[in-house]
Amino acid sequence: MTRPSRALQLIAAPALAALCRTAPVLAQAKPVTEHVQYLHVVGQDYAFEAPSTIPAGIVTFHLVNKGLDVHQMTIVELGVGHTLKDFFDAMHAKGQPPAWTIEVGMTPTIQPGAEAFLTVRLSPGRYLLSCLIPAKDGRSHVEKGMTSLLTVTAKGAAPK
Ligand SMILES: [Cu+2]
Repeated sequence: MTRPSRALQLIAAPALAALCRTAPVLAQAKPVTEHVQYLHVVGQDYAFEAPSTIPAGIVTFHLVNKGLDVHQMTIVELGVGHTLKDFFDAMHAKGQPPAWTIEVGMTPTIQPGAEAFLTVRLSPGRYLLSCLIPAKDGRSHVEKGMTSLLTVTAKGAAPK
């Protein structure tokens, strides 16, 4: 085996050092292969038009406000053992989702005609898409009907 010349070592050393600095970053970069579901949701005064069942995974919600009022969308998971009625009773009493719901994410409040995006990972379970904005009468848009139940099934499971 021949040893590299001193001149080659001098040239190669900076390049090797640069490679070493960037190598860990390159090693971590992996192609993204996970599928992201796209869900179109329309907000009206006062209702959501949204799918009722989707498989688990990463979901990008695309909310479009087609109403005349401002709207937003908050996603909460219904705790085990709680019903939709429990949720509505709590919203009516306090105007906020009860403590036993798990907030998954929320869009900003958007004006009529505007859109918002929200990407979350959803595990199998029951979720509510709700607009928590209070109307002029003090009641939230949820209480006016602006909520939609979303059932997330295990991957590969047939929608019920
Ligand atoms: Cu609203």
